[in-house]
Amino acid sequence: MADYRLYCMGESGNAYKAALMLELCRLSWEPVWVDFFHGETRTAEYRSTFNEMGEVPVLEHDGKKLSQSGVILDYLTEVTGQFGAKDADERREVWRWILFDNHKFTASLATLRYLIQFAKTGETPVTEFLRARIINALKIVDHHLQDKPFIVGGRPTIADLSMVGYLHYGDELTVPLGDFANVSRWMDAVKALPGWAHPYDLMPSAPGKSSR
Ligand SMILES: N[C@@H](CCC(=O)N[C@@H](CS)C(=O)NCC(=O)O)C(=O)O
Repeated sequence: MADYRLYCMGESGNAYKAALMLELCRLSWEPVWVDFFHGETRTAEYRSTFNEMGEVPVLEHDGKKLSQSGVILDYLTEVTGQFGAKDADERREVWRWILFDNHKFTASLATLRYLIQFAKTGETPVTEFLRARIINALKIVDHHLQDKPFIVGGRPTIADLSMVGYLHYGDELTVPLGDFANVSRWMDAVKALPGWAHPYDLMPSAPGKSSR
């Protein structure tokens, strides 16, 4: 049995953040598919057994069950010594970007993709609002990356792994990522890390839901 079990699904960029870290660190891990599209995360059993917040990802390791991708990433840097900050100032900077990611970046990217790709709402005032919000956040990230290869400290950290979580879903995002040259260069730099793999290649996904 693998050392780490990740409760996840391929469609989840939040789960991908943890899966990518596990893979880049060459840890012994296995994905455990959660049937989100049939409501598994909303069941009382899932909430009492895995995560009272009713979300993936959940990482099981050494008798612990961890949720919130940022906390999982932080835990994995602690255990492996990889992709972490080198001092307290850097750690605060890493957390500043993970919080920005969770609030302004991932939250809008994931919701927009959910509406268009999975709920099939078509364009609505809500999708337009979310896309405008994403474009604003992308401008901020693109500007931040204008003179640096990675988000913090000139090398890849968990801030990068958190922030790229949704960006590799391509056309499913319905966002003009190509307009952001620094973001595109940075995504390629993350993609070039040894062991990188696409979310749909790391985690099982529901039949017929994704663009693959
Ligand atoms: N801030 C959380 C977000 C997790 C999240 O939103 N997970 C979604 C899938 S991407 C989920 O499980 N949603 C279940 C639901 O809303 O029922 C994290 O970073 O882990």
